[in-house]
Amino acid sequence: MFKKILIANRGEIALRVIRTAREMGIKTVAVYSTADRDSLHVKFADEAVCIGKPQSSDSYLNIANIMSAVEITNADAVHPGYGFLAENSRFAIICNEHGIKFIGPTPEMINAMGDKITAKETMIKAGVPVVPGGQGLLQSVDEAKGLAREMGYPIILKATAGGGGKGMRIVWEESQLEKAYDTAKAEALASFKNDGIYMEKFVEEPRHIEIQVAGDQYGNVCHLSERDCSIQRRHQKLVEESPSPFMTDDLRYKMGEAAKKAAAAINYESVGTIEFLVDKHRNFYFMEMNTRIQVEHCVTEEVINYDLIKEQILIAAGHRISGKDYFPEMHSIECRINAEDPYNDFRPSPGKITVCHQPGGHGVRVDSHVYAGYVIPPYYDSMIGKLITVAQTRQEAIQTMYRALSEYVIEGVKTTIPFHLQLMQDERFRSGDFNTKFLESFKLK
Ligand code: MV4
Repeated sequence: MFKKILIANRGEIALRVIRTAREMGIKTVAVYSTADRDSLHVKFADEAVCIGKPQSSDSYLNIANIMSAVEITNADAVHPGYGFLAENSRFAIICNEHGIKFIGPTPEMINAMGDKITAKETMIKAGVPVVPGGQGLLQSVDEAKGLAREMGYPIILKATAGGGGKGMRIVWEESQLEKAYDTAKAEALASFKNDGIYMEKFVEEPRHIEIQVAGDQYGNVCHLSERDCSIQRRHQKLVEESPSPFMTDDLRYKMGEAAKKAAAAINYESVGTIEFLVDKHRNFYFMEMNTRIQVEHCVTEEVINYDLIKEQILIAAGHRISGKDYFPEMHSIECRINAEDPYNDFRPSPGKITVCHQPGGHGVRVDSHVYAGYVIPPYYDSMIGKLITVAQTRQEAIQTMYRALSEYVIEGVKTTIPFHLQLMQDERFRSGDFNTKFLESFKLK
């Protein structure tokens, strides 16, 4: 087993990894920017190294500085968390070259899923359903026009280097295609230095349902059931839950088998997530694979009673997984509590938290790095914490969430708590009748 893990991240996920490492008897090293000196991950780790100025490019994205911290602390493994360098294959390669275990998949696996056209081709070969569309990169507007006529509108253009919505354009009729083609290409080039785009049939009002998977170094894969992430705003997830209210035993079996095929197709090692679009007829289509631990991993942990970070560390250390699948035995919901003003277009609201009371009690989990007096820096994401509830039924998990949200007190910055309080009382949300368009028509009172 590893003796010392350096966590190349900050905030709640750094704390999350430190907690599990400590339970496993593994020493931890925190790295921090000068903006994060007073952060809890710095206090809770066994050692801490400053890696640079506040800007991410000078600190949490600065591979040379992080590797120096690895060297001076003698860490034998690196946990990348999510965001920052978690899906950076160059970082994984550099760790490998220094004999440091990158706790995650190999660089080849990261690259196989990083390019969306490559990923889609791999899925087609593996027999995983994908959205109908063209094969490979679009070479011209004329090709795009022909393809769209064959498929029928609406269609969607996506960047092959993309993910998470950047460089994406929905096209409803031919008259819009040329402009959409040009802007998608330009946006892809500006965002990813790669202007490759491809076309798919546009799936209307889909649910976003993802399957958690795990694979070991010996070719065993399993799935750990689904999370419903349909409650999103501008591609930012706000609420996630497991199981999905839309799920049936039959659909879970089919999506679970497809997710395992997807992971097995690249011999996937570590924990990862297969994202699917699910239409109203319960047809499902591979969208992308996240080759990292995700923000919303906690709802899965709660419903299958399993520590995914521990599993990730064990797999990286060469342990075998049993290969058996896991099914939800409880219901869990996660609300992302962000320092944003929900009354003002969710504008970030960084600054000092003057009063801080986080909820507790039966069925409540708070994963958060903040405390009274903590200053949320303006340089990174605006997450204050994740509020997670678990109960026997969805209705109870919602009730517990409403109660916990009512106890939550954060003063000094605006938060998304009022939004979540209203959502938990919303009839459509409570009945499970929602898809990725739900928040477009949701009005905050
Ligand atoms: C789609 C789609 C409909 N049809 N692809 C959004 C992020 C990126 N991962 C892919 N996305 C979508 N791809 C086809 N063929 C609709 C979306 C989409 C979406 C997906 C999941 C959650 C929220 C979303 C919001 C808008 C669009």
